[in-house]
Amino acid sequence: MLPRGRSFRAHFRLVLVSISLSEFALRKVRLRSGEATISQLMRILLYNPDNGVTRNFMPHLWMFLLQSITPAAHEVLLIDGNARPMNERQLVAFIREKQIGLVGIGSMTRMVARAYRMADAIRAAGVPVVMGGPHVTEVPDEALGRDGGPRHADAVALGEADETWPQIVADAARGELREIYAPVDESGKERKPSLQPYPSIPWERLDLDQFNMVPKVARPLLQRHANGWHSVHLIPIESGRGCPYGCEFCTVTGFFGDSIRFRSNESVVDELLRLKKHARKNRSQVIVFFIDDNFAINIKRTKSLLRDIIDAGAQLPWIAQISANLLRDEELVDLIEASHGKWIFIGMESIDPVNLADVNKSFNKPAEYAAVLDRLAKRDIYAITSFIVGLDNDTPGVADRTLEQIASWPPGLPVFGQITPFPSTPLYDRLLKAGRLTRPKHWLEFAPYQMANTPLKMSIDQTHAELDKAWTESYSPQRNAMALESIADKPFKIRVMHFAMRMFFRGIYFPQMTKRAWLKLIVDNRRSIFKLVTAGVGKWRASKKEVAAAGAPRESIQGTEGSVRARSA
Ligand code: B12
Ligand code: SF4
Repeated sequence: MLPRGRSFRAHFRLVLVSISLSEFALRKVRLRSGEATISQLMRILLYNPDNGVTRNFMPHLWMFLLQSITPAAHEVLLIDGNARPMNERQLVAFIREKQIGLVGIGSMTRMVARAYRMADAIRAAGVPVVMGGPHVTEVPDEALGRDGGPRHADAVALGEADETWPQIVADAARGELREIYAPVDESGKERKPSLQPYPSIPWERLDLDQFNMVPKVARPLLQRHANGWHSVHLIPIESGRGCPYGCEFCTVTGFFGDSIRFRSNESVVDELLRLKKHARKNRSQVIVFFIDDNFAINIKRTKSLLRDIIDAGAQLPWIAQISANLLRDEELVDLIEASHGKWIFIGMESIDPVNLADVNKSFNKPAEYAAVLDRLAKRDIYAITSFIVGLDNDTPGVADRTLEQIASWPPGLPVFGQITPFPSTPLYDRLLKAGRLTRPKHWLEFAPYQMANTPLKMSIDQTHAELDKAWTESYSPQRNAMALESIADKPFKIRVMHFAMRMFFRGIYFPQMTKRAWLKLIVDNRRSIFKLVTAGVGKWRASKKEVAAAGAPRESIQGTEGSVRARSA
């Protein structure tokens, strides 16, 4: 199905029209920090602003990707504000201290206001800023100050920057940064990177300690008793790009296009093998997040990749996003299990088919959700189920109705968000035309979980209340206990993992950034924790007994050896 609204291609044509040819020709941005001292070699900083809600979760792939394709002569430093929060003053001080010559900032829409603030401070300090990522691709005029607002960036990289980034760096090094970089061929036609070949990201050589997901306080204990679980890293790997489904609210079809591209199986397997070796060497845990928007969009190819992973022994526990319709395939689900897929993110969006039709997502069939989740759970694979609240056919009570359904499914990790009109999506255009946008530039006054448009069948306040209810009940101590109870027959490791994931996922909505917040969470869930600890101690005792039993004859052998040694001495 093709996208209904303006695709990146169409949008890109518009951008081209809006930029006069002379402007699009080489446009030099004079580097404000002493042009005379500009050298060919630069120290570049890539910066990702923090989202203000959660902490170090997973490295952002774009930074590591651009770092790997930067011409070797330049040095690239990375700061992810989620792992290393900094305010404007601190970031500028860092940039001065390290004598950074170019700063690249990437951001989703929800972090863009922060990205602009940082960019303003950096430019005021005389260092040029180039911005990239989905938001500036969707509204480049905003970053360039062409919409009547202030200018935030010297240059913007539209769309996928795999091919334009080396050019940006070269131009910046010469002090000849253009305003707009677009991935086009010689005739000006949009060109998508093929992903073959794909750069090798040297995860094993990078200092990823800041992305350790285990709270510092728990590490020493886990180091002694939990076989590598003191250090857990979630590593993003893309195996392909693009999704043709064109859901009305989604930016992906417009951004990556409906042309789907894949890396070679070999390149993905090689990355996994390197990560696996690294994890083994460091006695740490690596979990892979295949960040493809729809990991099984081409089922035949996904099966072939999973088979290659299995054949190469490259399995690591993994998570991926796959739409429910593609999980009907039993063989695919068998391969997911055999290749160590553990959690599947499913964009369910709604249990109401009318809502799904409204957002061009009728390929989701609520009637089959339970069967899909059962098929996964039978193989100890669980789902992160994502729902949107505030869709046009939602009415008060939508949270209760959804929670009731969820309770009848195998336990998973439900997440809820309000419908959000991201710029340049068909949804945005529809709501704009209908005069339903209450905050047309909601990203400039970002407020988590706040609606930016009027829903049709309930008020904004009611929508917020439904959202709050959905989160509160989904992660209440009672629901957590119920979830654990429903997998009481599963291995201990699975139960612990499930519970830990519940604790973390709750933090997506309820701020959980302080020790106090964690302490309260532990106290609230003390019964479940007590049960798990008791089961863990029982298991530990049983395994000690087993070792002792198995060790009895060994001891006698050692005893004999000892006596032999004693004799020979
Ligand atoms: C992984 C991911 C996440 C992770 C983010 C954590 C992480 N560390 O990565 C998780 C799962 C937490 C997440 C959550 C959310 N996500 Co998300 N996510 C993605 C996903 C699937 C992959 C991102 C990725 O790494 N892509 C691969 C890289 C290579 O592509 P890229 O980032 O676009 O980078 C390329 C170009 O954009 C460009 N580029 C990017 N930055 C820069 C910077 C410079 C200087 C330059 C030159 C170039 C450049 O170069 C790169 C190479 O070509 C994308 C969809 C997608 N396929 O991109 C959605 C996506 C980014 N997410 C999206 C959304 C909406 C969200 C949520 C708001 C969803 C929600 N309702 O809760 C949350 C918010 C998270 C938060 N708290 O901030 C939207 C963003 C739309 C927008 N306009 O902002 C996307 C595009 C998906 C969609 N459905 O539309 N997400
Ligand atoms: S929401 Fe998912 S299935 Fe729909 S277009 Fe976006 S990536 Fe594809």
